[in-house]
Amino acid sequence: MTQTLCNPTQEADLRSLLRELGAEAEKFRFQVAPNPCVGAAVLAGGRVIARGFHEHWGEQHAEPAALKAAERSGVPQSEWDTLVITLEPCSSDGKTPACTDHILKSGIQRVVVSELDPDPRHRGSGLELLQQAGLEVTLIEGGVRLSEVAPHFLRWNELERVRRPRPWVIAKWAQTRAGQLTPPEGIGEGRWISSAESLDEVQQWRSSVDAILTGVGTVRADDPRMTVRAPGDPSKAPARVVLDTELSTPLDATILKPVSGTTEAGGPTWLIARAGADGVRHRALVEAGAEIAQLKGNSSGQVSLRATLDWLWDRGARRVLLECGPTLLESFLRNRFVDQVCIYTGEINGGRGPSMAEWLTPDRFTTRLDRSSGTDSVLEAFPRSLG
Ligand code: AOF
Ligand code: ZN
Repeated sequence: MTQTLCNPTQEADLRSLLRELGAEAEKFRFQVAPNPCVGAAVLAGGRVIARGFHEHWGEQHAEPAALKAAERSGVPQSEWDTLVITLEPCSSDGKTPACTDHILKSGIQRVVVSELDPDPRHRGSGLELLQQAGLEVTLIEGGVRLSEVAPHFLRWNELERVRRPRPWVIAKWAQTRAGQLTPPEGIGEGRWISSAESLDEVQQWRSSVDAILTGVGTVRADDPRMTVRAPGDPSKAPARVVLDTELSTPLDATILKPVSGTTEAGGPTWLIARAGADGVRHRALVEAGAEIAQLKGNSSGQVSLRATLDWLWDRGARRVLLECGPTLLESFLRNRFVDQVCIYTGEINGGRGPSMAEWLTPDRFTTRLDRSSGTDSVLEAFPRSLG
């Protein structure tokens, strides 16, 4: 690929625009991971007329977002001359149509990007495709670096992870001020630790993943639905996956019941058991609505987490929400299978069960975000030892 140069003043302006776009795009990091944070701007006569960002995993990329914003700007399409993007546009259909198609359809003649996409499906092919179609392509290296705005995406594309892939795991949990996942007896408005606003957020998390993963302990203790309700999007119904080594999910568990509708949706229920688990229970659970995978156990006889993640990957799960109790959560953390955390700390003192406090030391996280949700404090971060 030949790279076009621009004059120094123009390059300085483009660099500063790229930095702005990168800073804005980074705000969506927890919503888009493992995808990269990407921003794009449409220029007409040297002026920025529209910006767009990749805001939600599995949904619209930055380029079509910027092009749609340009349509709304009222500036005639014939005047759009340049598209500035923090990352090379994708050139093959993924969850959404290829961005290079959007660009070609827009009639824009010049594309400025700051970095090649390390995703093995792209790596220069997007820029080549645009050049072959006659567009002027300028690469301003270092304008905004993925290592600054989306280090998680570089890790996701590391050779080791690409060779033996596993889904991106987001561990979400609600804890008391003491870091415990169960409130003290008789406290916490029934069994809730977190505020109504945080419970709403959880519905949004659920509609942003391919699967929700929990343990049989949680199923037995709480009998959860693991469905998507408003303000989540019930048109998305992630699979409901239960780690159930001995197939001890109760036959009348709510999670086994099919749910579909405009206000609530539940995906298929998959139970992950150890190979050789009880045949009678197997048949009864299948009749009750479950699909069962029998995987190899680990040295302590539990179903292997790695085998579970491999199995989920093979079933097409790429982004998974882990909503479970402290024992399974600690196993995931200890094995470094957690790629992202979202922790809700409610206004409740004390608690029961193990405390997660030891996992929350600042050195364990990169690019953290501390914020509020109702009366809860929320910590979102990528654990340092991804990989
Ligand atoms: C772009 N613009 O804004 C982003 C890109 O699963 P999909 O279909 O969303 O595709 C994800 C891949 O697309 C991801 O691995 C990365 O290569 C690229 N991300 N590309 O043109 C964007 N977020
Ligand atoms: Zn794209």
